[in-house]
Amino acid sequence: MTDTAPYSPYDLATEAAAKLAELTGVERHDIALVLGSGWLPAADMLGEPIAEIATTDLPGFSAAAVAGHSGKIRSIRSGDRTLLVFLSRTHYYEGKGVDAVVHPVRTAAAAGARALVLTNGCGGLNPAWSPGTPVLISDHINLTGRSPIVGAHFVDLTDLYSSRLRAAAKELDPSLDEGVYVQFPGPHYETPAEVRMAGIIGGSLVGMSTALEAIAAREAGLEVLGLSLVTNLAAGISDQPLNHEEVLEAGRAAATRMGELLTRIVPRI
Ligand code: 8IG
Repeated sequence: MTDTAPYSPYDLATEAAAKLAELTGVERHDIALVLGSGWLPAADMLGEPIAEIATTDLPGFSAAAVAGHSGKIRSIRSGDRTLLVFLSRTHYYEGKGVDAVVHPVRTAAAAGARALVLTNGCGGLNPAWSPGTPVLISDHINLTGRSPIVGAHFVDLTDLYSSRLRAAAKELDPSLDEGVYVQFPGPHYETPAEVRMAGIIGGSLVGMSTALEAIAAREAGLEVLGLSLVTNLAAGISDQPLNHEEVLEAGRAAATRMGELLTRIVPRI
């Protein structure tokens, strides 16, 4: 940890978790979910909302920057579990630093969560994945060149995306494919050549989030489930240009399937 630093992001997360417990009245959250582009409509299917707060009510969070991302955190009861649902995330491309990107993950860990579901909207390299196809993340390639961890803390990332949770998800929906998620820094989309490179190095999904958060989650000892919603074919895979409206539309169209998927997976975590 950062015991010589004047301020520690872990301490800030502990403060955020304390404030979260105070504002929601929920002492402890069991499972955290981060809803990425296109996943927001799934939130309403997850269970009974206990409380909803603005991210900016908690120490260390800043306002959401992207259309279709709402800067809210919802506390939800689902059976005997309490869920902590982040309805938006901070992206690396916002330039607020890696600590800001992974602050929700560290806050969730400090709030007692033992599992984290990371969702995102992304581009797909497999032409069979039409917009609106959910894909399980089996592994990632982090092309940001950054880590959320500072110092000689050599965290093992084998089985980062829990094979147990992937198997459970596939039991619920046998049609789910798996893919390797490549996190680019963004905010521009890839060139067709970069998409080809992503495929050559073993990737099949391209996006601008998730990998750094998954690393921080593993550092914190959380079990991670990663779910991508392919909202567009990656650049050059189809002859269509990419646009953000297409992303939002794919999410709306796939909302029920993804909401059901998430809702049914939660009890298996
Ligand atoms: I939604 O095609 C969404 N996010 N890098 N590439 C990258 N990020 C994305 C894409 C995409 N689609």
